[in-house]
This record gives sequence, structure tokens and C-alpha cells, in this order.
Amino acid sequence: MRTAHRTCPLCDAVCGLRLTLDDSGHVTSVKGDPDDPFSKGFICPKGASLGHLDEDPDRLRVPMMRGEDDEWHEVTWEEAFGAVDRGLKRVIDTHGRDAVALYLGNPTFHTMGGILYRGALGQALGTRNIYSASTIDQMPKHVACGYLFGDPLAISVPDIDRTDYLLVLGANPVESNGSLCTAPDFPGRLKALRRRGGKLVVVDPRRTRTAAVADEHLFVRPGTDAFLLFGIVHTLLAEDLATIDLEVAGLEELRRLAEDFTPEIVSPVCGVPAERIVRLARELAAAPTAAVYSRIGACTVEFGTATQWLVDVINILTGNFDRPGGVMFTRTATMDLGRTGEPYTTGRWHSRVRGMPESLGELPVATLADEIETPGHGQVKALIAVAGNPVLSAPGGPRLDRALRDLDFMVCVDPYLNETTRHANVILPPPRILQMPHYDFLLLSVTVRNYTRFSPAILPLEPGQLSEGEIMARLTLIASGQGAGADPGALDEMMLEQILGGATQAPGSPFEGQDVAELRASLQGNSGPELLLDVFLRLGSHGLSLAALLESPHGIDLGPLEPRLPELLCTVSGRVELAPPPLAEEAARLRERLATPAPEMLLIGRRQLRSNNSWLHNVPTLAGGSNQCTLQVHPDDVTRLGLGEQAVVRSANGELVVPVEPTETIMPGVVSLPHGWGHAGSSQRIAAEQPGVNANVLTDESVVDVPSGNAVFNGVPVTLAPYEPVESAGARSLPLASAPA
Ligand SMILES: Nc1nc2c(c(=O)[nH]1)N[C@H]1C(S)=C(S)[C@@H](COP(=O)(O)OP(=O)(O)OC[C@H]3O[C@@H](n4cnc5c(=O)[nH]c(N)nc54)[C@H](O)[C@@H]3O)O[C@H]1N2
Ligand SMILES: Nc1nc2c(c(=O)[nH]1)N[C@H]1C(S)=C(S)[C@@H](COP(=O)(O)OP(=O)(O)OC[C@H]3O[C@@H](n4cnc5c(=O)[nH]c(N)nc54)[C@H](O)[C@@H]3O)O[C@H]1N2
Ligand code: SF4
Ligand SMILES: [Mo]
Repeated sequence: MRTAHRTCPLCDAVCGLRLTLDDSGHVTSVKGDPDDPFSKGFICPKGASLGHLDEDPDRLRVPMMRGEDDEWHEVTWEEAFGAVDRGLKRVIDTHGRDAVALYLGNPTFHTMGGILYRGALGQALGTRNIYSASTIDQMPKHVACGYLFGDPLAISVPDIDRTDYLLVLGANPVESNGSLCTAPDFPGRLKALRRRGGKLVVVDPRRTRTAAVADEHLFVRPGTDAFLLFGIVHTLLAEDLATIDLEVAGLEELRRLAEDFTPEIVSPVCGVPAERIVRLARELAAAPTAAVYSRIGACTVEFGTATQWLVDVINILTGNFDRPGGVMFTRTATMDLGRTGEPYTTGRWHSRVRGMPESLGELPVATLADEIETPGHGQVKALIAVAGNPVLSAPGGPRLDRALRDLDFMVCVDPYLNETTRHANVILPPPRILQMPHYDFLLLSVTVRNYTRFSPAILPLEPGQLSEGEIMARLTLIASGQGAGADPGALDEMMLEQILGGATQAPGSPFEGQDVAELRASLQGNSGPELLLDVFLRLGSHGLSLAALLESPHGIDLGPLEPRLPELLCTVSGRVELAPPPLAEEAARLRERLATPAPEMLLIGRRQLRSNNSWLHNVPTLAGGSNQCTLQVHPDDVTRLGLGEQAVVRSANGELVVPVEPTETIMPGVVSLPHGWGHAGSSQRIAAEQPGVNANVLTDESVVDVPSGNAVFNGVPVTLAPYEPVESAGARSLPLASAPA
């Protein structure tokens, strides 16, 4: 028996875990790590199941190739990379580099191999067709921050441990544990806020578990938060409640834009009473400190960018931006990664078919199927998918499912044969979770306290097995034309030399004027990713190194957040831009929408505590119970529509038969279906037993948040009808709980 410690990689909360393993490396227990200064022993059911997930017998252990007969065969790494080299080369030689698309799924933000090599892989491919889970998630936030502060990565987090007032819109951190706001034991922190006399208000079309622990919950009509927030902005300005303590530009323009959005005008649109909107504004202004926090439900909507913009506008107008108890920026242990210091621009290129603008070097996932299906120069013919399951997670998933079948070549880096990877020619599996070192580059940049923790691999790689970093490096070398046999270590050395070279030249850098070779020799780490981490830590402002992190296996508390906007601000004007032209355009679109009647029934999503997007349904300890793919419907709607145990849901894009779960917790006129389901026929045996349906049959890839191109998952117009089984006369035949072909 031995004990090992590591950060949980399953959601954004970065909880420390304490594992016990027997001599064969089998995990016998997983508990929260009580010595972690940030998570302090907190753990959720997912973290507690890490051992089962890690030892899932359905996990792929060796590379797989799909033969002419569509049967899967285990192959050696050499055979697999040989096939990838030939497959990509054929497409590039015939159709050019833009014919290869890259899709980077959500776990590429969590794994070291994903985050450290995704840029290099994209660059080596030289394609404009780069897609990631960002445009089915938080791209509206990046775009809004890009315009407001010049830096699309300048994402502030609510200072939840010190605030007096927290307004949460479209987030359910009691179940999701937070997102773009890393706070282990989010539920405990919310309870502590109330215990110290603070107030928590939740705006959500569903009375969620977060709403249940709040002082107040307000139903909002899906997709209309921007109207509600504009009503708050209007009130703050009209009642002279704004107390701005930053250098801002565009205040008069903002005042002009907000003029039409009086609480009385926006109230019938968003469903929140006008007097409540006024009171929200007054409470936010009067609280000693306050923070507005919003996530998926206020991001993956038609006016996602406008909503994210107005969230920060309110934080700024109430004097709560970059200030303790308000919203603040994390100072990471590593140097600020990905920050260019150049003012944000978008649309440096556009997608071929729908002309959608690039943002942060990528195109919207909502147009990937168009790019695969539409003939012409630049048509996507091959796909590299890393840690993604877009057939279940992208809007209009079934269309993508069909499109992937038509590709000339597809390679996936993924531990599972699933709804997406089944279309690949080659699947390259990363090692088990316990065989991976772990450092959360991204999530540690949005922590509610400055904090860091590195987890070395707990189990060694088996002979001949490749790390995820090596897989990514070899794909990169293939993409750059160096062939299947090139040494992945060479790429690491190139990246290290580039970074060290830059740092020795950069004025004020801790490495300024030093010798690159000497610095390289001084680096520590067992692999490319660890060496890179050592560099980034040593270039960070906390004066740490990999060695220092290894000496503190439970993590290091680096203190409360401190103001740092001036370091990050990089707009052309040098001020915070309250009303930049692209956002003023959104305000104009919102104004037009005021007159449009609301659809009768709107679909929203739902996250489940014992699940994570599409890929935890195969873990026996997480299956069943509350983890069900049901459509939540208000009892009044159930009665009005005469629904039975099942219902047919239809949208502009598709239809599904789903089990109905009547519940008073949902707003009348709104229905909720969780995403990530739809595992019928999957080779993941436990997932296939309770397959559920793919919510993205109903979502519509043709509707996006315009500035960001982000997908719209919440506020999708649908109709509901009773499901009449085949037996009853004249009824249409739909297979139970599945999508009609
Ligand atoms: N247990 C679990 N945890 C997870 C995940 C998971 O799948 N399961 N996924 C992880 C990922 S990838 C992410 S991005 C985060 C997301 O973290 P959250 O954003 O907290 O996740 P959700 O639970 O989807 O919360 C969105 C909320 O928005 C509400 N909503 C829907 N439409 C609207 C609207 O128009 N307006 C408002 N105001 N609210 C609306 C929904 O009812 C829901 O309660 O969670 C992460 N953590
Ligand atoms: N309708 C609807 N759709 C949604 C959402 C919604 O709220 N509603 N939420 C959206 C959001 S926020 C997100 S983030 C996306 C997620 O979209 P995706 O990232 O496309 O989907 P996931 O289900 O997270 O798939 C993760 C994949 O990574 C694999 N994987 C797991 N661990 C590793 C690893 O260590 N290495 C590698 N290489 N692979 C690994 C899994 O097997 C799985 O195939 O879904 C979006 N889709
Ligand atoms: S909250 Fe997230 S990080 Fe913490 S144990 Fe659960 S899944 Fe892991
Ligand atoms: Mo996400």
C-alpha cells in the first residue's frame, strides 16, 4: 500500500486528492487532500471515482486503426504514426494545408500535453481551420474582455471569499463547481458568504441547487440576460449610482446605448419584474463590495458577448472592478501565458463558407460541418481531433456525425472509442490519468486565491507507451513534414530554446542577458512538459521553480488576489473601453429584438453533478440515480400539453423522444435537457446501457452569437407534443429515447 497526492483533473475546481494504491498500482481509495491549502480536503463524487475512471476496462491502451472492413485493429505506435503521416500528407499534397482541420476539445485545457502543444500543432499544420471547445463555451467572454480591456485573456473572477454581494447569472457552481472561476468547494464558499452576512442572488430559468442556497432566486427567460443587465445599467446611470474608479472611455456612449433599456421596457422581455431590476441595481451599488458572475447560461446564448460585456460594465460602474470583494485578476505562479500585450482584434481571417470571423486564432465550431460538406478550394478533407467529442458536444451534432464520415482522413487523440472517434482512421490513446504529470496552466489563471500545485505522475509509463506530450509532439512533427519517425524530444528542445532565447532578450525578464545554454542546463524535469513548466515558473513573478513545487506536494497558497488591471490593460486608448463599436452594434441588435415576440417554449441545458460533458457516463459509481437524461418540464406545461412519460421535442433542427421529468423547479415555458448523452450502440459498455439522447440534435448550428461565433445552447425555440407509441392508431413511429435518422 502507498499514498499518493495529485490534483483532480476532472473539472475546473483543481481539488487536491489523496489516493491509496496497492502494490499492483490499483487505486484502493480516493479522498480529498486535507493538506491542500486551497481545497482543504474537499472532494466531489467525480473526484472520488477517479480510480474507477482510471481503470475503466473500456479505455484504449494501445493505438487503434480502422481497417477497410470497418473493424478496429490494435497496432503499434510506429504503424499508427506511419498511417497518420501518409493520411495527412495525401490530403495536404492534394488539397493544401487548409484542408486539414484541428479540433481541440475541453480536456486539452486541462492536460499538460494538450495545453503545451496545441499551439505548436496548429502552427505546424499551417491551416486556418482550427477549432476548439472555446467556441462552444467561453468565446463570448474572450471577445467581450478583448474589447473592454484589449486583452481577451483578461478574465476576472469574483472574489467570492471576500465579497458582500454576489449576483450569479447562468451558472450553477453547486453542481458544476464553477468555471472560469477556480474555487474548490464552491458550495462551501457560497455558504460562508452568507454566514458572514453577505447576500447571494441567483438568476436562472431553473431553481438550481445554487439557487436553493441563495438568499434570492429570480427566474429569467432564457437568452435574455443582456436585456436584464441593460436594465440594471440604465438604472445605475439614470439614478446616478455609478462610482467608477478606473480610467474609462465611452461612458457617454454607454449612457446613450442604455437609454432605451429602461427596467419597464426590458421587464416583459426577460421576465424579471421592473421593480426587482431597479432593486438589483440599487443593491449592487449600495453593497460595500459586490461581484457579478456569469457562465454557460449567459455565454452560450444568442447575445452571449453582449451579456458578458454588460456583466463587466456593471462591475465597473459599481466600483467593484479590480478591487477586493469585487472581481479581480489572478496572479499565476507561471508567467502570464498567451498574453501578447497587443490590442485585441478579431477577423484576421474568415471562415470560407459562412464568412465567420476568426477569434484567438480559431474559427467557430458551429461552422465546422459547413467547411467539411461544402465543396471548393479549401474544403476540409481531414481532421485531427484531440480530446473532443463534437458529435455530442457541438450544435447540430448529427450533421457533424454525417460529415465526419465523408472525410478522407481522421486521427483522434483520445482514450475512448466513442461517438466521434469511431469515425477516425487512427486513434492514439493517451496514458492513464495516474501516469500523467499534471499542472493546470489554464485553471490556475482564474483561481479565487493565488495558488499553485504540481502533481508528478503517480504510475510510470509502461515500456513502449507514449505520454500525451510525446503523442502531440509527434503529430506536430508529422504536420511540419518531418515524418513519422522524428524525435519528439527535438521539438521540446526547439520550444525551450525559443522561450529561453526570447526571455534572455526581454528587458526586465528574470533571464535578461543570461546564456541560453546555461539556462537550459539548469532546467529540471522528467519530460518536455515538465521542463517547460520549470521555465514558465522561473519566469513567473512569484519566484518559483519546479523544484519548489515538488517540495510542496499539497500545493502552495500564494495569498489573496491583489489589484492588477493596469498591467493587463492594452486597449489602443489605454483606458477601459465601456462602449466600443462592435458592442454598440450588439446593443442596436438588442434594441431591434425588443419588438420581437418571444417563442412559446425554450430549451436550455443542464449539468449534472456526477457527470462531465460526454465522457463520464461509463463509470459505474457515477451512473444512475440523479444522473439521468430527462427533459425537465414544469407541471403546468405537462398538463397544458397533455404530456405522458415521454414527449416529442422538436426544434428547427431536429426532434427527439425523451422521458419527461415534471418539476416545479423549472420556469413555465422552459424545458431542460442535459448534454453529453446519446451513447446508443457505444462500445463504452456502461454508457451504452443508459444511452440517453444527444441534446445537440435540437440545437441549431446556423444560429450563433454574432461577435464570437459561439454556439447557442440555451434559449433554443422548441415545441413539445405527447409521444404516441407506434401501437396507437395513426401515430408516427419514433424509436424510444433516440433521434430519428
Ligand atoms: N458536474 C459537472 N461539472 C462540470 C461539467 C459537467 O458537465 N458536470 N462541465 C464543466 C464545464 S466544461 C463547464 S464550461 C462548466 C460550466 O459551469 P456552469 O456554467 O456553472 O454550468 P451549468 O450547470 O451548465 O450552469 C448553467 C446554468 O445556466 C442556466 N441557464 C440556462 N440558460 C440561461 C439563461 O438564458 N440565463 C440564465 N441566467 N441562466 C441560464 C442553467 O439553468 C444552468 O443552471 O462546468 C464544468 N463542470
Ligand atoms: N447542448 C449543450 N452542448 C454543450 C454544452 C452545453 O451546455 N449544452 N457545453 C459545452 C461545453 S461548456 C463544452 S466545454 C463542450 C465540451 O466539448 P468536447 O470537449 O468536444 O467534449 P467532451 O465531452 O468534453 O469530450 C472530451 C473528450 O476528451 C476525451 N478525454 C478525456 N480525458 C482525456 C485526456 O486526458 N486526453 C485526451 N487526449 N483525451 C481525453 C474524452 O474521452 C472525450 O472524448 O461541450 C459543449 N456542448
Ligand atoms: S469538484 Fe472537480 S476537481 Fe474537485 S473533486 Fe470534483 S471533479 Fe475533481
Ligand atoms: Mo466547458
